Amino acid sequence: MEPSTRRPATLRRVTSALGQPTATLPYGGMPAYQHLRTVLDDANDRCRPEVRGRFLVLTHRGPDPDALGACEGLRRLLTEGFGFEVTVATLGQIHRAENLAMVRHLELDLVDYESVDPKDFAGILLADSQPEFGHTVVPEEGELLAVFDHHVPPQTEEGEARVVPHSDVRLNQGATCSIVYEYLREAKVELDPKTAGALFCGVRYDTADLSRNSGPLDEEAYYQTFQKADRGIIAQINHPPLPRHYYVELARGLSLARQHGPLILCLMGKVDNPETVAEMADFFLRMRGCSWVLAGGAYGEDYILSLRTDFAFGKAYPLMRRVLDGSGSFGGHGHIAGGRIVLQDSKESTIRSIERELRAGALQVIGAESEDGIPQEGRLLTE
Ligand SMILES: [Mn+2]
Repeated sequence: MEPSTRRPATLRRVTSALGQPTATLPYGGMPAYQHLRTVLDDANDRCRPEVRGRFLVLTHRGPDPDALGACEGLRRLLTEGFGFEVTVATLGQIHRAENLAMVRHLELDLVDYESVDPKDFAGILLADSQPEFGHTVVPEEGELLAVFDHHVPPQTEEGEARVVPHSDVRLNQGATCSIVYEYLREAKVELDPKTAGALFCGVRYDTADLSRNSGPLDEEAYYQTFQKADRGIIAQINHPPLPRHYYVELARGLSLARQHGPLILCLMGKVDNPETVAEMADFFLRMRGCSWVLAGGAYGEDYILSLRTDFAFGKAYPLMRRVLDGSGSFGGHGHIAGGRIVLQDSKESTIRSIERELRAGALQVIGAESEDGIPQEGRLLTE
């Protein structure tokens, strides 16, 4: 299905959750933060007394700056704005040096998802993702009360989507942090340097410093949070020291990459750091004449994929769907998409055969109109 035909499904979903036509009157005319407050208060009235006032904030696996920033913003909104207690729990390791620096320098208080019992909370809030995404785990035992996101909702069977009392999914938003920033502004919660810094990193990362997918709210969030953030810390997060193996993988990625006209394929076999995949994709997209990059690598039990385009009308999400052709899970927005295929085993031959299929799929979908005279296997960058 193309994105244009997907939009009504989103509206239907949100509408059914709120009982109001979203396009005209979201949250029954109530400001979003007030509606959220109502939903949380209502959950508080229903829950066991010992968990009253305690909420769990979750995001997608291997959180990026937008995910981390949105969680931090929600923490501030719920604690300072609403007077609740918040636990932010993350799943999967954080590998990217900049993201690690963000956690360390901003001293983000993150709890391991595995160590949390969802029954200890009055309810759950989910940021920068939706429960149907493959890279997101929302425990069945907890009640999902609110979702804040800017990704195209994953395709689900009619009626299969989880109804969330407070669903704020804005497809035209550059960053989830911008959405959360708006809640803080509306609720008149002052930004402290830590929250401001976290939100700023999220907007900066997801919009590439307002250069892609961004609108007026992203711009406001970017400048307002930057003003309130600690500039020294922001600078440290932006240029963290990199481990030696970063350069080793970079060299390997460069030697493996192949160009097929406007498409660069960088399928790296096993990688030491799963973030290498996204980094290679971003790195190659800057090459003149390159409009599409598909990078991939095997890490643990998964084969990880990153698709990027700077083609003006390029939509990475539907393309990722076609490249994956039914295997694996994926998500994305605008010019970025990520995917994941669960590996049957970690044998080299299994990984190679997945890469062969991906290569064929990508060439069929993206390389269709590439230049003549390029060999089937593409061109090495050194050729
Ligand atoms: Mn995001």
